[in-house]
Amino acid sequence: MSYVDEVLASVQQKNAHEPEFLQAVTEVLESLRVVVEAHEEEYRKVALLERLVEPDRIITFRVPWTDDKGAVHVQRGYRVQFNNAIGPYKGGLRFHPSVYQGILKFLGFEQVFKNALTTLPIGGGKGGSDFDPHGKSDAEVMRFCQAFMTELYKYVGADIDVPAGDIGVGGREVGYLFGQYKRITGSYEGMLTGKGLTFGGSLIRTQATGYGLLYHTEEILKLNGKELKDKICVVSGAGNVATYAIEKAQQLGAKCVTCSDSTGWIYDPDGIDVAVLRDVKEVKRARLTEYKAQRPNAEYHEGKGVWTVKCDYAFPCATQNELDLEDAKTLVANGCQGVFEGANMPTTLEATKYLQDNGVLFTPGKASNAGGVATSALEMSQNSERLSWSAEEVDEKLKSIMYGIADTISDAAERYGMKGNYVAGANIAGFEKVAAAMIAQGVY
Ligand code: NDP
Ligand code: 2IT
Repeated sequence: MSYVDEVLASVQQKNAHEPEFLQAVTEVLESLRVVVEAHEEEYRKVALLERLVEPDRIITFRVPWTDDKGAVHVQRGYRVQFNNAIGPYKGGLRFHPSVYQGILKFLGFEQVFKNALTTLPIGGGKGGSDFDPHGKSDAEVMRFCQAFMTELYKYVGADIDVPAGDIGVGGREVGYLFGQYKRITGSYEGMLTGKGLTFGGSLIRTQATGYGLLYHTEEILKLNGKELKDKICVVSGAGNVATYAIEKAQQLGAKCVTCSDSTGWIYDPDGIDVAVLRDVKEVKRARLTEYKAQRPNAEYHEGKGVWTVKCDYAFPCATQNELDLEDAKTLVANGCQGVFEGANMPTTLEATKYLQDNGVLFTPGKASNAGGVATSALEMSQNSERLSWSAEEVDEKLKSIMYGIADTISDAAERYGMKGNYVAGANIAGFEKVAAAMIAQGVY
């Protein structure tokens, strides 16, 4: 049996109840076959793949919090510290009822490769809780965040592990988490990113994942003789990533006609109005029915549906496995020429293969959404030197990192005879850096 098959079989056996983690590991190891075959003896000798697929540690803890009526609830909290070969653990916190260990292991595993692609010194981690912020008051969210950090503070730190936001965790939550860390430890340090601009946050971090996705897309399109200008785009999600992806796409001359949330989706033939979307989601924390109320020309539909709208390019920016084989077939039938992932693993393995086999340009989240964590690393740099950079300076750096990632994954795919396969390119390029660091640091 090949080394990759051996490790895959063992991962499947040991993690049978974590389908998202199995999916992420399968995608990565399948595309590393050629690299592993070329270095089999060297890698086997130090059990490199076995170590790569096993997190350094998983911390699980109880999070008790009190609601506004005085009732006590208990949530489960996690931090998966996956791999710190190239820098302190780095990756977001997700608050969503679907969170369990398997989701955070898949996200932590992806983060290891993504962070390597940024070229910055950050390892991979992820954390979160099954807490659902929907419908909770600010005071309830604050008490939950304080309870969460009351346990998490033991395991994080500016040079140890630096969390940030993800689904359900934005500026409000990061502020409460930071305040509690400072209160407990007495230390004012950059141990979280995505902080507010008055207490160590970086300009452009809020916009970075969405903007970065579009910079990356621009470069991939350029490499393929295409462009964004005047193209129709469909976007899913209505949160941090989707909002700023839409904003940047429209600045670059495209028209984004959809967005979606966990209950429904919008088709706006005039192009999504970002100011209205931000008012609905960032200020009012309301449903997309409120967007429709403010934009009478737009349509609101219940359930899932953005992939049925005819488009040139598609940007899944909501959550994992939101674009399946049926959706991929619909996109291809409607003439879609590119799918660029803003979310983490939003496309199923079958859908990815179908898109690639049908000539659709496809870039994986670990490359195309790396602008968020890259700008988090820039926030860490600013905190370390106790300075704040201008928006222009951060944006320029973000742009050059995202163009660089597009070129790196394109080159890596070509080096191994898989030109245009950006999934393979991203996995190979990320792996090469982490593998070299792990081997150099000895078995641990
Ligand atoms: P937000 O919480 O800001 O927004 C998430 C959006 O997706 C919301 O509109 C939410 O709906 C919708 N959504 C969430 N879960 C589901 C679900 N199960 N079914 C349908 N819709 C859902 O999160 P982000 O924008 O930060 O994250 C979106 C994706 O991008 C995630 O995959 C995340 O891991 C990834 N990502 C985020 C980065 C960041 O910097 N924030 C960086 C890189 C990747 P509703 O409005 O109803 O809650
Ligand atoms: O998935 C991701 O890259 C993020 N949620 C951002 C992580 C970070 O540390 O900024």
